[in-house]
Amino acid sequence: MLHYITTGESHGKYLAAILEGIPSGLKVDLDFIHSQLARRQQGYGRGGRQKIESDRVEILGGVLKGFSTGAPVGFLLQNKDFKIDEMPELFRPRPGHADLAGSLKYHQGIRAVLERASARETAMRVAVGALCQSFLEEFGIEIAGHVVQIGKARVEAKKKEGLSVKKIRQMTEGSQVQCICRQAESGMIREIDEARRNKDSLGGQYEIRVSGVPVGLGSYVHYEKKLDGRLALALMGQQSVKAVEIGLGTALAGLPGSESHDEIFYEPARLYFRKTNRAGGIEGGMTNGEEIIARATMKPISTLARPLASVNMKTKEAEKADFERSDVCAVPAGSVIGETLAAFVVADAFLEKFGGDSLPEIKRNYEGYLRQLGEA
Ligand code: EPS
Repeated sequence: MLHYITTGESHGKYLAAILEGIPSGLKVDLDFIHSQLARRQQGYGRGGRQKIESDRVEILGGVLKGFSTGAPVGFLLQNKDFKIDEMPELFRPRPGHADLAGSLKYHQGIRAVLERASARETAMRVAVGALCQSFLEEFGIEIAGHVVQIGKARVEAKKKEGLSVKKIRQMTEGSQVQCICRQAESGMIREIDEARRNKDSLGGQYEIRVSGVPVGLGSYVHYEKKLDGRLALALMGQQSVKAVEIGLGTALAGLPGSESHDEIFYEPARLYFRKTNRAGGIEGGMTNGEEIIARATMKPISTLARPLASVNMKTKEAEKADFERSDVCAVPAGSVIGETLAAFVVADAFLEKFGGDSLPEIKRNYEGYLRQLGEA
């Protein structure tokens, strides 16, 4: 239902995106989009680039007097660090980066590859996803992302218990690493400082929560419709993400069935509900009415100030990989990006189920479904 495409290079003149499928009548809240873009730029461990950029988008189309028209919505962002034609060519691919395979595959120099493989492109995904977040909020669906691990520093599981999405948003506000726990945050900052001192880089893990989701988004009838698969694709499609899990995720490998599932209860006022959420809100590829919980693990950034072994692609001699300005850790930015990626996926599934051309039409469809659930 929803579809977007981005274009642009890290040091090119512009980044742009076109989002198709947003219904008419949605207030396009540029302040909110800009606040999400600003959050993406923050985070301890970022490099010099974020001091140069202050990401803001211009709307190219699909919006009239501040409201969507139902036509594709276009976004344009101008890079301040626009110098792509002066950037040096690289010959020593960085292990872990797209450099080597991309250069061989596209029969191009490494520069052409890294400029597009760069996570700079996520600025556009955040703009697109922020608009999807505004759409979801019309239906009481809210999203929060937070960092649960950087290097060896991890938020204790009990600190996350019982927190609402709103509370997570409040608790991460002002955190330099998008973390809910100040003690874990100190550990994460220490880890990043140490990595920087060692000319190394760090990865970590973030968690995304989506609340207010109705039962029945996504479907079991075909693999492409499964919401967990769609979330995994979106999150894994983010640069550096190497693993995605839903609910208890990989911990399920070591647990018996009796500790893996969420028993079902019913009360007339609440309808069906669970007392646990081990499934992360998704059963059979569909939302079950509980919060969606997904985690993504990001590998350490592959640009190292103390580079790893590589091969000079011109001479084929063994040499150290190239180094150029980069971040030491981008997991805090990752969690903001993850929020907006999840927003896109959930908005897509929501439109699939309740889709119409205008917001009032979708609201009618949604209310009809809620009535049907109450009668079931
Ligand atoms: C990136 C390298 C760095 C990061 C960049 C992603 O950029 P530069 O090479 O200009 O220093 O800062 O991320 C962003 C610019 C951004 O806005 O997120 C890379 O190689 O992926």
